[in-house]
Amino acid sequence: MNLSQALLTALKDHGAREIFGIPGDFALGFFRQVEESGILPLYTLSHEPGVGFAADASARFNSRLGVAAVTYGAGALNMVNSVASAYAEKVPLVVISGAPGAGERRNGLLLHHQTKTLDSQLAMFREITCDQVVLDDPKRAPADIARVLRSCLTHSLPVYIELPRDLVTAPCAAVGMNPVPGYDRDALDACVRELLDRLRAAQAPMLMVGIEIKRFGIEEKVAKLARLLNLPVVTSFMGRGLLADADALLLGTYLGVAGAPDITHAVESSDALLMLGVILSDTNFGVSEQKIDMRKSILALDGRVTMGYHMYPNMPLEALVDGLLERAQRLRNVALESGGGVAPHVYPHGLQADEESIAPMDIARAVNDLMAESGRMPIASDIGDCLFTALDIENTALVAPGYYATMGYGVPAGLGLQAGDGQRPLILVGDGAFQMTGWELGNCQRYGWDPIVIVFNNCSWEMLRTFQPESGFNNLSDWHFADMAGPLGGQGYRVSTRRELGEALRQAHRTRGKFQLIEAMIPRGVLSDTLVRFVSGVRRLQQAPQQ
Ligand code: S1T
Ligand code: MG
Repeated sequence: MNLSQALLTALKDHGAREIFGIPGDFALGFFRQVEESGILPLYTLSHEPGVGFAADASARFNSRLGVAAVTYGAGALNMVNSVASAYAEKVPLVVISGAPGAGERRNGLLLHHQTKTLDSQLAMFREITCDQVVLDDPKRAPADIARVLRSCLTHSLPVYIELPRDLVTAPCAAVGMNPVPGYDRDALDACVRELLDRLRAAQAPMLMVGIEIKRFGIEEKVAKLARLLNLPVVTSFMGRGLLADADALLLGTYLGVAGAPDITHAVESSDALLMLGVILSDTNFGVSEQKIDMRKSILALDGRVTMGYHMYPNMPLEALVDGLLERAQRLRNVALESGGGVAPHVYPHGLQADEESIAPMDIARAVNDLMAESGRMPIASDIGDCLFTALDIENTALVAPGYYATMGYGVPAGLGLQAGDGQRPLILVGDGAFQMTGWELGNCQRYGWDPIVIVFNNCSWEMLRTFQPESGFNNLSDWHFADMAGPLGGQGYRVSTRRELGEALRQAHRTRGKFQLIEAMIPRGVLSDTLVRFVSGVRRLQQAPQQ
């Protein structure tokens, strides 16, 4: 076995099921090993940001390792933003970068693709990964690879592997699997007892789920825990789409001042808010009507549990949930017996098939009508009003960088989702974001991918206009994206009325085998209901006296 085969076999043993990448001369040898070995399928895309987003989306959607392979310098550094996004949103992404060989590092010349020094790239990736290795010694490589891949899974964070091109076929022993880190059972029992005591003593306990329950693949366990405890459940903004296929009393998504008032009140007035895997970010909590009292809350995140003034370190989330499942009994709190007084959110249906212009809410209605007729679809969404609109679509699996908030994610993520799982995704993307990475759709024909893409074309950076309406630079021209779909191997529809939108979506859903691009023309200034509430809520909070 050679070093590349050992690495590829280890990636597969640790759960990876595909590689996304773009080669370069520093990576050609490794890519040849990938292709010849057939250990993992290789999908090449057109631009490294898209490679990173596709691998990220496959990792999120499938709760497993994602793999992005690139060349040194121009390739790897082109993907920094995607990896930073994966780090911020706790995605187990493995970055593999080709690199100069030992001999050329010593020849005294500055090498092409090199920036400051030959170690600068490693230094940059240290900031956006939890573990790193340069595989410059095949004897050490098996242990190093095992350590780094275990780190990736344990922390659900990106890792960086640099592979010198003169070693890709060096003989190498197989890579083992390091054990899952242990934890103190007694400490876990104490934590579980205190946590359940707090829920029993509360008047209105509530469960909020966040992205870590997806990253660690424990949605079903958490849904069972909610049922056993009789706890109402909400998702955080970033956790939108969680529990979509699980049997739990899911009320909806907490959005503070931008969300359903009854859900906002129930969360913010809860005297025992149990947050499992919820990132305390501004997008999750920045629009809280009243600050959530962390002294009454219970947070399990990053392998720690904090409740009140107590902190239990080294509490892996799955072990905690297993411990709670062992002891969980139906809670008899007053609020729960009356159902907490909060009804599950009702999503808009019934698109009017008329000649009116299209608003984002019409797209939500059209998608809800389609899914009611034909079954749910997983959604990959970009940043912009399309993501706020997604919150008015029935709860279905959703991948989106809701916290790091980078544009360009939607289209490559949809491709990564279909490559990694096979399901046909619905992609929601604004015109500004489509200008960045929408062209990756041209790769669908090589792999038989056929996503349905809805471009929210308001010819504008509309989210920015809502915060700074006086700036003319938010005006974008009309790119006529639908006209470009055919040459890229897909089918395009440019729609301006609600009737056209409904017809195009049904036709797109009936058409398989090539991507379907629906360019929905939306008048500038026409926003989703959620974005309107978000902007007015943020403004109100900014004007309110600081608490
Ligand atoms: N560049 C990247 C890579 N990501 C970003 N989030 C931004 C810039 C800043 C930014 C936004 S929202 C937005 C920009 C430029 C405009 C999005 O335009 P479009 O895709 O057409 O969507 P919509 O018209 O619905 O706004 C966030 C706030 O930082
Ligand atoms: Mg726009």
